[in-house]
Amino acid sequence: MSVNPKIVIIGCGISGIAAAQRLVNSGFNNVRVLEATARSGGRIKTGRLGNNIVEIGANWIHGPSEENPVFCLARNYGLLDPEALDPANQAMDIGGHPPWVPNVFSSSGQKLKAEDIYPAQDMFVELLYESSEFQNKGGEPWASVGDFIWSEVPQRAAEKWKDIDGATRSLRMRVINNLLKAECCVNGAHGMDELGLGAYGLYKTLPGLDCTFPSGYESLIKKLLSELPNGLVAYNRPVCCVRWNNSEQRENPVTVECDDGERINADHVIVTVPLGYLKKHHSTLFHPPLPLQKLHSIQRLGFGTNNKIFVEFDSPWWDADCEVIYLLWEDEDVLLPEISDVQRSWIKKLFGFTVLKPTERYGHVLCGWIAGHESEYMETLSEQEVTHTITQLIRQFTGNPTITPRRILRSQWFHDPWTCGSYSHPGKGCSAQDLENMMEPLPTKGSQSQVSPLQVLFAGEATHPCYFSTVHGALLTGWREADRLITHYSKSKL
Ligand code: 6YU
Repeated sequence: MSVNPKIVIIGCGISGIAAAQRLVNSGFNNVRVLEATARSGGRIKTGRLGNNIVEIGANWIHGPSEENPVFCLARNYGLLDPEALDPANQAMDIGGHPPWVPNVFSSSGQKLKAEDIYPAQDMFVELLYESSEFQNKGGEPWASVGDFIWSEVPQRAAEKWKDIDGATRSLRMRVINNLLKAECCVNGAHGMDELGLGAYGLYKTLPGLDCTFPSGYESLIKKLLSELPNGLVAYNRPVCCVRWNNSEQRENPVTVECDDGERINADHVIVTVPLGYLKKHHSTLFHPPLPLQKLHSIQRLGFGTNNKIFVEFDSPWWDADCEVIYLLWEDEDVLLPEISDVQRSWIKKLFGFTVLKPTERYGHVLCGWIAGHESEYMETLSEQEVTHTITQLIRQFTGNPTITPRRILRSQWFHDPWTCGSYSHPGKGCSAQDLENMMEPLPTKGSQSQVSPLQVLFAGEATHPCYFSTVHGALLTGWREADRLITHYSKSKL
């Protein structure tokens, strides 16, 4: 066993950086990070829209409180606003649903009263809560969260809203359709029928009212990298193959092959590439191929697209206290499983906008949210086409034909070749075992004793058992895999 093992980390997102940081801090000095692109951060990506900072990828620290390592790091680096540090903020338990002040517009050009949406919103939140409970109860009546919601809404509406007039009922159905689209964004899924009902409750929230980074999420990446030795990260270095179980090389049992032909021998490789990339490239990325158990979990777990469209205006057309704008389509008054014509109607999948706050920092900027195949199609359109469609949409919903955005910027995560989507979710038929399988190192337990252990380790958001799809989840997986190696070497020294 080598005393100064050679460790290669594939990917310089937050999980790769976290693994490198912990290894280096524990005295491992033969560590190298190979990153496919010219930048660090991966799905943490801060951009600019005019003079404003905007987050192309991760937006919030979800649950900023003591248990959240991203919050603790950001606080220690002095990267947060005073409000985020307020203990009252950290104590607030919102259960993943921020209490945003809404403005509601309908496609007929009317602004509705916020109270009008509350009954439908309450029913929807109740159904999501019940969806997350099935895991504990065992044995679920439907395969997916979508199937459960589609079966329950008509029954509950008939029961609870039986004395309500037809127009109000239709409005409430429009609200449910809108919330279904919003929930697709939250979960990074095309439809709620892609989310396994039995596994929905695996995701855990932390207390704290979500907060942002005033200087951008990438300020965290910069701080972390500044503490790593110079030259540790090699950029523009895509890895095309990880050859493990290399029987000819007893010293360094793994060989990492880069696109440029470089071959790097290592004792251990930590793979942090996104699940979307793994789904697409696992067959060429690993030699020998991944064990079937891991492969099946990679296939069962979902990885979908959620994109943002930032839109800047000269002046606001929403209320000063508004935090979210919901767009309700008049013709969506019955439960809709799918948008029927993606190319013509993709914009109908955009549930609305969040308002970038505070205005003094961001100006009058909205962030539109769109998930699924419609979002993937949007990525293929030119910026002019997207601007035109967004302008028409806003004019229609406000009834004001003169509103004209100053500029827009959209993300394109599905067509990013190193990500292939946005983030993971538990698909139909998933269980906690799939996330266990994702994080299991190679060779797997039970392999022959003469084989070198811990050759290939797996980190990244999609390998966290309950914080998948988040930055804190990803960070913890990097630390977890570094700790696995640190423990291994501390035991082997004894
Ligand atoms: C969060 C939030 N947030 C919005 C949007 C996105 C994401 N997330 P990385 O991909 O970062 O790194 C891998 C690197 O590997 C990368 O640099 C590649 O270039 C490189 N690579 C790939 N192939 C390679 C190769 N062959 N060779 C070498 N290098 C290679 N998270 O906490 N708050 O507000 C959001 C949001 C639009 C796209 C987010 C958010 C997700 C995080 O961004 C993401 O998890 C981490 O950054 C991933 O880090 P990583 O290191 O793993 O990979 C049931 C139920 C579920 C409920 N879920 C609700 C959760 C809510 C999640 N919310 C997200 C929402 C937003 C808005």
